[in-house]
Amino acid sequence: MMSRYILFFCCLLCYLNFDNRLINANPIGQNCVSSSTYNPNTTTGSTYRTNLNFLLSTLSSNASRATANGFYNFTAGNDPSNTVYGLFMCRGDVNTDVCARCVENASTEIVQKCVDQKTATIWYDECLLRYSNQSIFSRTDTSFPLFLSNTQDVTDPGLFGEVLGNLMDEIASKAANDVSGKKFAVQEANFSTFERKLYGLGQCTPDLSSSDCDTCLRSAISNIPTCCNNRRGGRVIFPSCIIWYETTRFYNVVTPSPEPTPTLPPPSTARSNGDGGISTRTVVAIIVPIFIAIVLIVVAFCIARRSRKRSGVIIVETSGVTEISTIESLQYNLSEIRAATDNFAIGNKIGEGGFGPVFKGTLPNGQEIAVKRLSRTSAQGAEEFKNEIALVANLQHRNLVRILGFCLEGEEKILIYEFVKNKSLDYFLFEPEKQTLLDWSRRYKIIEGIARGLLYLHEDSRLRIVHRDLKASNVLLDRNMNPKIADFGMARLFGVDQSQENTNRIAGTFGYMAPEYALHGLFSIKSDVFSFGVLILEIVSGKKSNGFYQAHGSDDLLGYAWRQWRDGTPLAVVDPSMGDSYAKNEVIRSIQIGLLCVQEVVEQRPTMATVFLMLNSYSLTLQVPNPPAFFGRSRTES
Ligand SMILES: *[C@@H]1O[C@H](CO)[C@@H](O)[C@H](O)[C@H]1NC(C)=O
Ligand SMILES: *[C@@H]1O[C@H](CO)[C@@H](O)[C@H](O)[C@H]1NC(C)=O
Ligand SMILES: *[C@@H]1O[C@H](CO)[C@@H](O)[C@H](O)[C@H]1NC(C)=O
Ligand SMILES: *[C@@H]1O[C@H](CO)[C@@H](O)[C@H](O)[C@H]1NC(C)=O
Ligand SMILES: *[C@@H]1O[C@H](CO)[C@@H](O)[C@H](O)[C@H]1NC(C)=O
Ligand SMILES: CC(=O)N[C@H]1CO[C@H](CO)[C@@H](O)[C@@H]1O
Repeated sequence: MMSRYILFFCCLLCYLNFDNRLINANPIGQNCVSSSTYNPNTTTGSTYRTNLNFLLSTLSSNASRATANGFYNFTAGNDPSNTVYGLFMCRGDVNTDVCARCVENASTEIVQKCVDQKTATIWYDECLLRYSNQSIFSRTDTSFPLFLSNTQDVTDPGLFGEVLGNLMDEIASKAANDVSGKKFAVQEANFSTFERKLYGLGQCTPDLSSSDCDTCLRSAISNIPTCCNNRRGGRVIFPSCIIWYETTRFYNVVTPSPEPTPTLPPPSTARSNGDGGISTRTVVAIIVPIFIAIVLIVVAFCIARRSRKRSGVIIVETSGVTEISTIESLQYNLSEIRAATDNFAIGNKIGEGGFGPVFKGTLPNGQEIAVKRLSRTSAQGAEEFKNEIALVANLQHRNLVRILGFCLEGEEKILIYEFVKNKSLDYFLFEPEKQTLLDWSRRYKIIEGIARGLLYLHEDSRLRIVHRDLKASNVLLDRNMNPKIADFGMARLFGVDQSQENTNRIAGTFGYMAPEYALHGLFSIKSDVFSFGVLILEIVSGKKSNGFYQAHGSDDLLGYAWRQWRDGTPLAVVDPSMGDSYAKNEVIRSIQIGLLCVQEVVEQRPTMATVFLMLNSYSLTLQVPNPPAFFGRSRTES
């Protein structure tokens, strides 16, 4: 069911845009539940549409009247089969005018963005509007979070996290108990590092009870690490509540005056803040281009960051390009792809994966792409294939190779990916001349990056993707040696049911596969965790898991690492090409985490969320690993 939900979103064009109205008018995201459309050609459907239109016009007209708390709910229709429930909420600090304009735009836009959807939500900076065929009033809905994060990192993550945690905690309590009826709170905190100030906002739809509001906000707060880890700003937006923080003030000072004071928005998130006075957007529009023009490094930085835009469901970094992943925008013509790859010239071939050859190409605009020409036939029809691609393309994370589009013509099925500059991890890891390029801090960053990407696939994206073939050659390194996981979602594209935990066709690679997967075809997120564990040990040791057996007689890499660990000599595992220059505690911890991931008993393996915590929190005491699945031997025998 989950897989049916398509979340479309778009992110604001941030700089070089001097027109307030334009910026104001763009939704920051919407979600449309694709599986439940009504058919306007049927009687019920057309009544639903009529009711919906009536609902939207009522919401819109009520927004322009002074609604005391920037909130209004309405129900249109009598018959349960065609009743529409809807509400809007404006941000607690915006005035009635801004609220009215926002809701007016939202009520028009929502039917355009979510055509014939029974249920939809649309978010703007200043308001949200939602409707459903089921009552949504006084209920907490924390599905479909929208994540937006500032592109800048904080200077002192430890301190920042602490100040942020305390601030958000207070805001949640304040908003939940807001006596004004708005369920809204803003607060700021001071601290001593570079950022100096932290501004936070929390708001629930006021139909929630205090305790529901508190629950909703705390759930949003618990998503901060996923959304915006170590970023200077971020938002977690649920249908029922929202939290938002930045190091510059982004909300209006709430005063009794009808005209709110304009404020300085966060540097990279040009957002609108109501109206009046010098436009804050103009300030940003001036500052940002100057920044970019003057500081070339910043430009490079921004470009690098573009690829870090994370979406799917849904992480948006609030800089850069407008992006709407509709199926149409993803589709390329075969002629374009032929032109880009010089008609699939052998010279452009950069690899041969399990699913077909990969070519390098260049689009007319100069963008470099990787073109995967699928050779296997998919069990799916063209429409299904397209839908799956739209879903997989929405999985965007800085540690995933991004899908730019696809081409589907005749027998050809082609996937188009961003071109990742460097080669795959195995190329660096297992080549003696290249190994030295990977010092420990790089390797550790790579481990963390892969963990992030995998965590996103497993937990943060609504699709819950099991990669099934995680290995060093499926981890690409960009020009900054950041890892990007490739080849995820292939099982979906080939019509293999992901909810089925059993498969006849094993897609994995020997040396990385969990025993239950290799032997019985049982895959789960825990079989990915196993592969991740193997990968950690390979990264630490610089040795191939499946090449180890031959070189070391009776031992395989996992067994070797475990025995060294047990004997208190874990550092014997370390890649000699790193010399002595590595952080011993990090290395030992990594080996321990790697060993925990390759436990034979599936339940004993941590989830990626736990792995991520283990990698990031030194205060967490790790379990002692049991002997790993000594799988190398039986594998080699077979
Ligand atoms: C709303 O629509 C969904 C999807 O079509 C359906 O499953 C559900 O029963 C509907 N709810 C009501 C109250 O009609
Ligand atoms: C409804 O009818 C219109 C015009 O006849 C047609 O274009 C449209 O595809 C139909 N919609 C559905 C969902 O059947
Ligand atoms: C909301 O709008 C409806 C229809 O436009 C109107 O009848 C109703 O009185 C309005 N409610 C408020 C509180 O203004
Ligand atoms: C608004 O929501 C409340 C529950 O929070 C509900 O009792 C009321 O009927 C709703 N009003 C309309 C017009 O739907
Ligand atoms: C932060 O510092 C300013 C002065 O720099 C002070 O007025 C304000 O009260 C402080 N806020 C908090 C929450 O400590
Ligand atoms: C009703 C309304 O104002 N709609 C506008 C909302 O914003 C978009 C994007 O600029 C406009 O195209 C719509 O006309």
